[in-house]
Amino acid sequence: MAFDVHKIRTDFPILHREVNGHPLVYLDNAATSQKPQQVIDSIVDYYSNYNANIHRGVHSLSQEATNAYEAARKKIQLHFNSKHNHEILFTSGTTHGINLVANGFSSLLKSGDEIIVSAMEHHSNIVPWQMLCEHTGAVLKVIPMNEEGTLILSAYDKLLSQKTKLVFVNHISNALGTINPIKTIIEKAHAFGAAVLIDGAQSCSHIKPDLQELDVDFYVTSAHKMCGPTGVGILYGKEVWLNKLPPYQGGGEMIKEVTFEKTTYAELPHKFEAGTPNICGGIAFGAAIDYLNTIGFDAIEAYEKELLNYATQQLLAIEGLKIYGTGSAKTSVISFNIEGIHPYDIGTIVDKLGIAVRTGHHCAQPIMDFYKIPGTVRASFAFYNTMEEVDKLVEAVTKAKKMLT
Ligand code: 7TS
Repeated sequence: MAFDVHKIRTDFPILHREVNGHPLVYLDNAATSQKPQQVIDSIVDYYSNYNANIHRGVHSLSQEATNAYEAARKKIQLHFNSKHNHEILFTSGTTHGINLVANGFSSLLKSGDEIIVSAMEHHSNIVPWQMLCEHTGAVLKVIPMNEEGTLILSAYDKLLSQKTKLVFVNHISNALGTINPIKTIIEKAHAFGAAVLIDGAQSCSHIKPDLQELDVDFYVTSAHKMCGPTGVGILYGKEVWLNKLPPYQGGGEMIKEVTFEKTTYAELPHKFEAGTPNICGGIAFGAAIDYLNTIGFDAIEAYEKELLNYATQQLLAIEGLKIYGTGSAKTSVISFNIEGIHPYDIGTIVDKLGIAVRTGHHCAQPIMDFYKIPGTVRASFAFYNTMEEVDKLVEAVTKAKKMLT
């Protein structure tokens, strides 16, 4: 069946509104995705029909809510193909998942151990490791990237040693769109006995990672980037690692037994899920995964590739426009600048024409420092964007250029 983007768009109420008197052209999908009616309905259904706290009530409503929440965990497990259901922990999002792992490793690392990150990380995959290094005396090393925004793997080889305990890399860069060769990165780290955490915040809306095939130790993502709600995400951890890490937060639901002398912890995944979770968020995350799988990731990937190729070609026709992130393995994110114009000014003008793009450093300042620029304009496309929207972007950027030069 042909990919019917116009039919898909009818699922997204927000795509039919106007902004500043123009039909909304939403190209800030890397910041957050829009939500289909199916996901919105699941939220309304939860609060209208079976809102209750979970894992604790004998009453029927609580059972219903518990069953729906745990069914969502199961859907997520099947989607990402983890070996065990209890390896999927609900979090508030990618940032929470990374901090949970960093916090856990503070009791496993010692002074002189080494941690490797990449040069193209989001701040949420840099700062927690710096904090971990401060606490433990471990040393942070960085895999450099080249001008086209691709990691230099020969330099990674030289950084790896018996001292390496952890490697952290994003699957896809939010600022460049580069798809990193994570399978190779994981294999190389494992050869030295190091654990690997992959930040999947940007990947899971574009591709479907197979966690067992990747043999990754930790994988984190946020539901809101994949048509789900904000405030919920997952941390996948291999059972062996989750058993080694201490709990992140203490509280209700994460214990087996509590006395004032000693507390014993609950089994996985509850050991890491203290307090009342985002119940509705977890259930709606499951609905978002169902929705994406109905469209199918093969179809999404193929269509977004067309959008990327067309948008790249059209934007490059604008004189003085430079794209950052030009490697061959790339997803539908285009970061660019026009010579002599501040990205913020372009973003402001295109917004007046109803087009939402992000401008700035995209929480990835080291990338901007590498290119010696203050920031970029970033247009990030989703499967519900159209070729006509690409044309509107190109027209608006051309107009902005004329006004600003
Ligand atoms: N890692 C990457 C690669 C990201 O792109 C983001 C968010 C995060 C981590 C943090 O995710 P959160 O859901 O915990 O906030 N990236 C962006 C972005 O590119 N524009 O706005 C947020």
